[in-house]
Amino acid sequence: MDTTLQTIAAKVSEGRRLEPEEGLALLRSADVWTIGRLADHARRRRHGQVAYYNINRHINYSNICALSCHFCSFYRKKEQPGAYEYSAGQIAELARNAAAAGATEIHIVGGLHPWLGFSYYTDMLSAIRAAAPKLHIKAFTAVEIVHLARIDRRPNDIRGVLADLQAAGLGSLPGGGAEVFDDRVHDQAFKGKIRSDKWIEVHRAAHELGLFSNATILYGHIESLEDRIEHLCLLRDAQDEAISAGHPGRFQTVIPLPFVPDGSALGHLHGPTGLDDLKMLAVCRLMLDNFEHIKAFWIMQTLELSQLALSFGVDDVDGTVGWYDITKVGGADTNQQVDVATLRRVIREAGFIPIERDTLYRRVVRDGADWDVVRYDPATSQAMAVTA
Ligand code: V47
Repeated sequence: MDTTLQTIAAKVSEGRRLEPEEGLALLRSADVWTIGRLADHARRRRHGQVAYYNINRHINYSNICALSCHFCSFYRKKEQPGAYEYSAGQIAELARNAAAAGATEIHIVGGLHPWLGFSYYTDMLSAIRAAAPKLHIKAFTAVEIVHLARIDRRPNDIRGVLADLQAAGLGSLPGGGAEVFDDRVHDQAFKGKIRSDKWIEVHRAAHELGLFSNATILYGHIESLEDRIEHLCLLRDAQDEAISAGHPGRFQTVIPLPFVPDGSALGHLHGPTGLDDLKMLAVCRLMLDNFEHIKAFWIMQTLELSQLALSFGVDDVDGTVGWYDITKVGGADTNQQVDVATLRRVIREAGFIPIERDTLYRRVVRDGADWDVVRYDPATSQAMAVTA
């Protein structure tokens, strides 16, 4: 074992919190097996042999974006070939089809569209609600929420914007748009996007309103290892705050996103390697001791590596996905999906028990085409009632 990891190993086995410099030592170490073993220990303490997956559908409502982030190959300007925008009716139709195919969640994000008004977004949510009432709508990154507040001429009323979206059907916030919480990286790679304080403010407001949310970190481009650890510590602090303030919502999961250079202005970079991906997932598990879940997004990590990632701290694999337009690894097109049988098989082959979850990590039980969620009595761990 890398001897610099010995103190860290002792702290992990005692369940003690790691300091930033210990996170950095883990990222700097080449002893990937020890890092994996420690993360697996922390993962099994919470989740045993269970690994979650969900049946979902991603929808990108438009790729037209006012920003031109250097890492992004998704955005188009309105006049550019390939620019698109869906109507509320088209999105509702996609949602209806997804629900009919068994999805429990729809994940909706898009570019910062310069001209669509606030009502486009509330109409979209209401139309999905009407078309597929049981579907959980996880939608709009913190960056989009700030954009919506601006276009609705109430830039300081993030809470009001979220409340209006919640009333129209918004169920939770995805973790996107966080990138790396560092001003140097921000100014070089995604100038014009909100900074870390604003991203965290949006999630805080969501948690206060009872919305659960996710977090991401986009790594493997121009950030340093110190920047990665700083980012994780800011997320950990924000979660501590949500818990100690007793907010009805909080962060559920972190999704580390490996940078995919293809087609972006940073296309000359090579992006992270598989070992970096595994270490990053493991370090997220070890540093984020107040996050219940660590998610592998197989679209970016690949299904093969996600399988191994289950032994490096990951307890959740997202998901059946369907359509994905933001990144396309190895020449994939937008039709990126995996069927449930394959997801369950890869989890089982990795030595874990596949459990279908809904967006809020409740266990899903199916009866033919119908589904419900099981709640457990926290005192007895017995299944209590089945209700969506
Ligand atoms: O915000 C953009 C990232 C994110 C690239 O909350 C890129 O459950 C890598 O946030 N290489 C969107 N990443 C994806 C996202 C997400 C995915 C799955 C589940 C959840 C969840 C959230 O993708 C963007 C941005 O950070 N991104 N371009 C790229 N070239």
